[in-house]
Amino acid sequence: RQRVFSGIQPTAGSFHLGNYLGALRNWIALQDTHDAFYCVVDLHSITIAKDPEELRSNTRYAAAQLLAMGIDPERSTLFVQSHVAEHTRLSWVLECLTGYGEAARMTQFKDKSARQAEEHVSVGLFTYPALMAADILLYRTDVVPVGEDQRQHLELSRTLAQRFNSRFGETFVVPDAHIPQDTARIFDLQDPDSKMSKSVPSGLIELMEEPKRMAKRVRSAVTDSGREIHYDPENKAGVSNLLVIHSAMTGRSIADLEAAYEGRGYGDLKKDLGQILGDFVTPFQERVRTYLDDPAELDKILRRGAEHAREVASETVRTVFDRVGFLPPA
Ligand code: AQP
Repeated sequence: RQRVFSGIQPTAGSFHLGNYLGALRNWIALQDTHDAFYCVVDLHSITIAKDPEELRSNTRYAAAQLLAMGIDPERSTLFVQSHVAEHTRLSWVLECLTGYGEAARMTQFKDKSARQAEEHVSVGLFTYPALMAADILLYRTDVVPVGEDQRQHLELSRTLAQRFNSRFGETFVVPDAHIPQDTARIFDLQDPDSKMSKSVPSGLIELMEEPKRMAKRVRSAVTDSGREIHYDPENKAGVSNLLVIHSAMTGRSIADLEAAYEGRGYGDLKKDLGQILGDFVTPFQERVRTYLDDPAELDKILRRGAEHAREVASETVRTVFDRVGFLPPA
């Protein structure tokens, strides 16, 4: 079996529709065909300052959402990044293989650092892609399901794997990105030229939001002044985004939806989509609450996941440290 790895940050709010359609949906599908490792990446989350108590509860909240969504701890290894010390150990080696200019070119770093005052931009935010490469390479990962915004980081992970292999001998598997065709980038409902992102709460659909409020957000999505419902991302970015979401949630093709909404207005499309999303999140939200009601069970699942992850990761780090030339510990 090929191996799949991916990670998601614990966030203050819930996961959003972009996370789900861009990445998490594939996590669930791939656990049937792959040896899956999925991780709540809490180390990544402190690249931007976090309150300790909030971080702890967000991490449990993230794990509960993954389980409620269908990540099955019997079939997948689900764990928390900081529980497996090998992530930071390998990250250091990879940082030392990453050029300064190479890291400085990462668009996510440029975007996120531009949003903060210079003294608040941490070195961790800068070296983030090396830690992400470590996350992936530790597990000799073949496939990484992510959204389009992670393509550049994934490319760097591949480069670092190849660089290490050519300098120290064949060690790492060079991973492939698994980016969905239709939902690689879900756009913000208020600003359909930008990706939906937790940093911009106004146009966000959060999966734990109350269904009525969610429907209201969909109703107030920015569209254009025309009337026709058809897919044209250049000129009708808002409507096209709604069609993509509708199609992904229902499995109906865009052409089928265009035909079904012919002669009807944007209001109908928005109303239906609000309903579809509400029907999807209602049972999901109930399952999340059930997991959160039993934190001891949740922690047990994560502990078991970390034990298994550590077995694989420690083997990789042992090999890497040896190849790099570190003396074996006594
Ligand atoms: N809008 C999106 N469309 C498709 N995929 C998306 N992803 C995120 N936004 C979209 C994918 O979700 C996974 C988890 O990403 P993360 O933990 O790195 O979360 P994030 O990128 O921090 O999410 P945001 O909302 O985009 O946060 P900020 O504002 O901090 O950048 C990844 O696979 C990502 O591709």
